[in-house]
Amino acid sequence: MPDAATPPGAIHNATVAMRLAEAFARHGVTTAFGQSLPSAFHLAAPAAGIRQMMYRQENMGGIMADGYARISGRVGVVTAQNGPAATLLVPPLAEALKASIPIVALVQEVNRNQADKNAFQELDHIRMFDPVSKWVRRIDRADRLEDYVDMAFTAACSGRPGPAVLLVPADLLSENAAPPSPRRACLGIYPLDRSLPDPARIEEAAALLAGAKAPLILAGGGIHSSDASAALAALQQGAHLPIGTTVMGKGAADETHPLTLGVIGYVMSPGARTHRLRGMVERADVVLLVGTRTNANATDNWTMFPPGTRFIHIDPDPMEIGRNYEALRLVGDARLTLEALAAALTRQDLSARAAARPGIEAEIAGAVADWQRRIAEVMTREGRLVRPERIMAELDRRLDPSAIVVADASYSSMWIGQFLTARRAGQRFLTPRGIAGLGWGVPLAIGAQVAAPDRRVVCLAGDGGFGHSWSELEMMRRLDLPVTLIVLNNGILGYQKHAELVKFGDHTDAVDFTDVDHTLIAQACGVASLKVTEASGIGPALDEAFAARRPMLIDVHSDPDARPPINYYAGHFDEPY
Ligand SMILES: Cc1ncc(C[n+]2csc(CCOP(=O)(O)OP(=O)(O)O)c2C)c(N)n1
Ligand SMILES: [Mg+2]
Repeated sequence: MPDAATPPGAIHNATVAMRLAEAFARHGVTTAFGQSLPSAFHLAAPAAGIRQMMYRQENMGGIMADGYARISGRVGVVTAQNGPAATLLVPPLAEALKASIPIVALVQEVNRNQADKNAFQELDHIRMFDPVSKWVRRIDRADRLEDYVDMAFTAACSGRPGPAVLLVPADLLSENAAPPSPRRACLGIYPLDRSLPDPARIEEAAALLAGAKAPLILAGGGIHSSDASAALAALQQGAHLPIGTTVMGKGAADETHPLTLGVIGYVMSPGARTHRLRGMVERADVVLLVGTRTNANATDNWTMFPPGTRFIHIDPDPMEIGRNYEALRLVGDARLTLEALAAALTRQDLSARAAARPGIEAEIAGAVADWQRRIAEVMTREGRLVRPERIMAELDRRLDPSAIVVADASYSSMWIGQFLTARRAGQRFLTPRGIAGLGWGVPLAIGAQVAAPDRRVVCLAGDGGFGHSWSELEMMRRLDLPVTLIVLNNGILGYQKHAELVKFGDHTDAVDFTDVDHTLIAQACGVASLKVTEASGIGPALDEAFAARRPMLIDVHSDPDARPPINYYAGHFDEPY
């Protein structure tokens, strides 16, 4: 007799694979990035409403799950076979762990009766995944399936989100399963548990901010994960607080708001929007850190704030607070905590803050105007060897704030961070800042486009980074994902070459490529493509790509001497500004 609690649509007399798919569906999973394996899971999954999105390479599939999670607010799911396929999931999980992105990786394990016998493609997956995941376990018994699936999703979405790995022996999937589970909880949406710090600490933080001479907020990617940009905007506006963001936090604040500095950290030399705002950062006596792991780039190698600065730090992970800066600890969800802090600040005397506001706004406006004058020439430069700043200028004027811009590692992350404008709080710019790996751009964009099929997705990748992910053009075409992909074809491993020149006065012979025609690679995969060799061509190429509503690659012959305004480079090269 059917159980009264049986979920509607659940199949009786099913295999473990079917129950596994039903459990994933209960956690809100509708998409799994996979390549057939574990086969029993993918054969069953459509009946549970889960569609397989086939990647060409597991490394890329894990990153697609990451991009999907960043945009959808749900867990990204990637599946893979044991052995070589599983090893390729290590880099994307490492990124997700460092960048706090929830992923569940479902990895096939050898049959249980072959474990530890040198079975074909057998590996110690638990040891391999342990340092790149929050949680890794093998399911060995059908009657514990729901327990383990729930643990995996809880691990991914709770606290500081991150990757979880569920290992499932192939033979277990084909066993007959128990009746459908009566469980109902959906644990696949993050933040899973929004928590608040002690109210007394919130009052203390409010008093500290209200009484500060020069308070400043540094907002990181946790604002996006917590969907806290509206709460941050309300605090900015209500308490007259200036905001700088990290690269992952770009878009956490509206960069057209008079109290937003822009991206601060390791890219603030002449040519950066925030170059003239270093003084404001260094004068800060109270800094509110929110959703940031205070890493090297966000803090310019921990040099940005002078000794004596007091810190308040909001983070769901108690271990992040105090890691680099002793702080008033606000352990909690960014959105709820910012809302509570804003409410507490209304009980404080904010007259000093209000009085300081015009001065802060004038300083920011002056710095931004000075920067615009400084970069005007590169933003409009004509001719061959196109400047990336010109590409960004053409893109910026065509972007709707609902668009999602994705960048690969290296200079691409900095070009979008510095030269595109976040025109609303909550605008999304995706960058692989967890471990800053080359090759993340294209698969992050694919994952984002799968999560948001109706939004414009633009991806910027260097030629080196793109070389890691050519294979996924076939996926873009097969699924007709209308990503606009701009390849900065400068013919070099730019960041590598320039950093070696700065550090050693020389570079190795590995940093220069032979010519590659990326338009032909695209064509071979059936992806439309355009070649841009003159700056005047970039605007029309973007117009064509945006009108096409299908995947399009734009191969831009860009200036190998163009470098973003990285602090470390200051004074080493002749820059045009
Ligand atoms: C997987 C990986 N390998 C190596 C590096 C080191 N690295 C950082 S930037 C860079 C050069 C990137 O060149 P390209 O993608 O062409 O971008 P460009 O700097 O030329 O714009 C290298 C090799 C890395 N970050 N990730
Ligand atoms: Mg390059």
